[in-house]
Amino acid sequence: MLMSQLYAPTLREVPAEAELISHQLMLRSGMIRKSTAGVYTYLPLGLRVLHRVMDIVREEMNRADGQEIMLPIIQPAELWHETGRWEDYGAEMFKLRDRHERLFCLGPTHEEIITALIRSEVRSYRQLPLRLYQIQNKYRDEIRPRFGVMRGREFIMKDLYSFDKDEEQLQESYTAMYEAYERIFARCGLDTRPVEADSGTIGGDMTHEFMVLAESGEAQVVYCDSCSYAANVEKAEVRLPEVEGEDAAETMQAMARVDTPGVTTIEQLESFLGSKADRFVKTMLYMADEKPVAALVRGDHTLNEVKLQKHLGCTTLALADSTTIEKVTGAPVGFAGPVGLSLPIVADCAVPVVRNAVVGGNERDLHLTGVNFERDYNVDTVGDLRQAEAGDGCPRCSGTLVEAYGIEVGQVFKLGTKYSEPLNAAYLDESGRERLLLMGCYGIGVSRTVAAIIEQNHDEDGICWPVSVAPYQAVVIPINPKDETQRDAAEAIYRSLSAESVSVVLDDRNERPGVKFKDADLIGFPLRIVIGPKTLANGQVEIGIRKTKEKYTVPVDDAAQEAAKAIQR
Ligand code: 9G3
Repeated sequence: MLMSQLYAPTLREVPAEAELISHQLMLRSGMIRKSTAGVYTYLPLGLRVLHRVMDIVREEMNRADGQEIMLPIIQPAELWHETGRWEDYGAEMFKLRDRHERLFCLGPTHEEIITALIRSEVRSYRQLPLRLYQIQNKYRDEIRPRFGVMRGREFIMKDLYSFDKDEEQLQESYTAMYEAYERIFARCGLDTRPVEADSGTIGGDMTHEFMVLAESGEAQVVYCDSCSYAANVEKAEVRLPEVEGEDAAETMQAMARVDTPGVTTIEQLESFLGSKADRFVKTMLYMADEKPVAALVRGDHTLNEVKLQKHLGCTTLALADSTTIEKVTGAPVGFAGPVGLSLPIVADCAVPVVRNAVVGGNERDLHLTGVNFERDYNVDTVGDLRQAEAGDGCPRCSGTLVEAYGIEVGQVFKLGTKYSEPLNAAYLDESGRERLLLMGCYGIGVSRTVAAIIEQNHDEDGICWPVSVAPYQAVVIPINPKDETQRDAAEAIYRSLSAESVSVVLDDRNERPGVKFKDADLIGFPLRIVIGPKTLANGQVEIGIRKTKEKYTVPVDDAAQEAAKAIQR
């Protein structure tokens, strides 16, 4: 490819609307252009990288016995009614009508579609396990599409669905996919961490999210500084705090009423009473399936609503409004407490061990001190209800949790019968009995992965593509293409690199060398070969490694194979 022909409109300036470095660099290096909010055109360089990632994904899916198919983007509403999910996603689902006024959606995911396909095709255990996947556009009408292709409304996903006869076979599919994902991201030059995530469904289904750790990530994760434990904070467990010696020995005080006019926040209470937040017990009021329930957490902890919802096993969960709070506690917001509260009460496991706690008095401007579990209040159930934080103990070892932010580039889910039951996808087992298919689903955000690779592989001059996904692996730059000896040497090297199946670009433009070097650095070719008058006079050319900025000269006749060697390194 000649740079004079390549359609890669590079920009010197950082586009104002791009905050994320990957968004900025994809625009500036001429990889993408925005069509409308959250919808992008992939220009030649962008599409080449996309294809390199897809090639790696395809190879690893095939190696894991996946078979590629192409599912429709247009999906009939009827299927989503059968699973009861048509309304679940509200405005995020792109809906449309055909000429007969029939309702459809643009596929945000494909569980319904593929299960409907399989229920009419698979009848015998002999056909299992079945692992089908596609690499296809998805449509989700994000409220705030931003960060470029990192969170688009039209994006490319690889989604594989596994159909298994029993838990054991499902586990095999899950493990095969988990390991395939580790290989895929490693081959893409992407440092990812699998984190345990909340499966959303009630019940023990397993799921892991593959995260790219980055400050710009939107997912909050914690990981252990000693073992491999890592989890999305929605799900992260915490180690029960040992009750420090003095707390356990501390004598129980008598419960006392303290007038605390207008003191409603933990901070105000700390300064008013001069005691620390870990002595307080917060009482949060929720409506679980429309019924009021009180949740207790220690004053310095945060309640985790995902854990609370799973603990209660309720379908809907929302904070109670102030009217309800007044009605059920007899006091305005900020004075609720467990003593004398006639409501179902659940408590985080760090609450019962708090000695002589400070709690709301269920009366305006009143708090109680010296409150002790069992003597002064009781709870219906105790569980792990609080949000894991940096500094907490690791639930798996004696290590400490560290907080980080992640970009989710892949997720593996065990679905069990979540879709095969409502859609009645069954098979006949070895003894001829009809049984529901067990499913798993496994997604990779392919377009998001391209952006994530840039987040982890760039410097102040632009992108530093890993060789495995670079749009072109090398660029040959004659300093002055008008000079015949330079041009001939450059073309010879370009031709022999192509002959060694190195994807290479020849910068034949009549531009100043500085412009060529800036573009090469911005676009991020992993390797450059510069043919300049001085080095050529000594029969040498210069090889430059983009990532390390290392430069060295080699004899012009060895340039091609030296470059090919450098690329394999
Ligand atoms: C929708 C809309 C948005 C959605 C979904 C449905 C997320 C939806 C979850 C999944 C789970 C897995 C297969 C590949 C891996 C992820 N956002 N999810 O189901 F209608 Cl508008 O997509 N699906």
